Amino acid sequence: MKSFSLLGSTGSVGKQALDVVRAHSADFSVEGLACYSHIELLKKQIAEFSPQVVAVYDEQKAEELSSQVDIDVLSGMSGLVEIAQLESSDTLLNSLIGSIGIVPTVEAIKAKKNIALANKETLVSAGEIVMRLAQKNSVQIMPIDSEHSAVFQCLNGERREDIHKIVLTCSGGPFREQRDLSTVTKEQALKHPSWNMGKKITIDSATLMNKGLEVIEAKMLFGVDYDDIDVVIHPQSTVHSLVEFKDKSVMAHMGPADMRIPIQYALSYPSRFAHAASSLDLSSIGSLHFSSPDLDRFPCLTYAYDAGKQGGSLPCVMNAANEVAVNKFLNDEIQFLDIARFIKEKMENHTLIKNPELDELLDIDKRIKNE
Ligand code: MN3
Repeated sequence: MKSFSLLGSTGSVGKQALDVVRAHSADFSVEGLACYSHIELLKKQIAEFSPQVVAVYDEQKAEELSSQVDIDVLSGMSGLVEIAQLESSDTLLNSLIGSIGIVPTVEAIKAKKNIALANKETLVSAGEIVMRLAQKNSVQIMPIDSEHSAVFQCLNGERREDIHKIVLTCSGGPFREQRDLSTVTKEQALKHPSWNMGKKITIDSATLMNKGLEVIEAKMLFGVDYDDIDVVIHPQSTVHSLVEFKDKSVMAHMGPADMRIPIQYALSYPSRFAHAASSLDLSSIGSLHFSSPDLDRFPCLTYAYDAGKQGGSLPCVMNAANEVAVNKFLNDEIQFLDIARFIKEKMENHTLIKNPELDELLDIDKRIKNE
């Protein structure tokens, strides 16, 4: 039996993680649940999964829920941290959205919990600190992101020094074929062609910032140089990523585009559990296509490589600026193309800190979000 706590239980990955538990109820126990504010759904999850304790980030919503349930309802960042460190769970599944996930991940690692990580912003903003801490505490960080789960699986039994390069696949998002992006609407941007995901990551996929974040995530998880991480557009989302070794052998990971598969693997590892998804049917897919990303139309990918290569505090700045810009776009305050402009401006105006402490990164993140 694997026991875990789940941060972000009412979001897209969180709900799919609970699907996995439903399908394998004898193998998993859910010790703690936490969400941002969606207490109606959390209440149902409490009834179904009987966690020991829950947390709601929004204080008012936490109070509201507290009067309706029999278990302890924690709140705020300290509530998330308490769930992340629960004595009775050996793993934290963090599927919070954005840099709010950094502190709970760090505190869980200090409490020697293994991490199943869907919150990629943690590794983008504070990757070096988080990876160093994980190593020091002998904690495993299991990627849930489908590309990184794919790379992780391609590397099973391989030696890091034998990697020549990592190739991350990218669906290209809804605007892969669209020349003029100046008139793109929110509704169009929210229609992802192959994956069913939350709003923030769907917009990130439309700008290709999602792939940019994933390049940095791959660098942190697998320790290869940025020049050895390539991105290839692959609209079918059938190959989830590839690793080329120094003998030029290439391992590719394929499977149905169903997030429950990498979520389940992160929780069942090193075992594999059965999954009810229909099998990959290559004859019905017919052909697979690959092409290079268009960096003129999707500059966010370039910004991410730049931020990653310069390192220090810059990836944190880029990530915070992106979170702000995506929010503004979702609130109809800016246009689609303004997202990239906004990020570029924040990056250019930043004075780089080479080896920032966690507190400095958290301050930068907060400052950009409050500007
Ligand atoms: Mn991904």
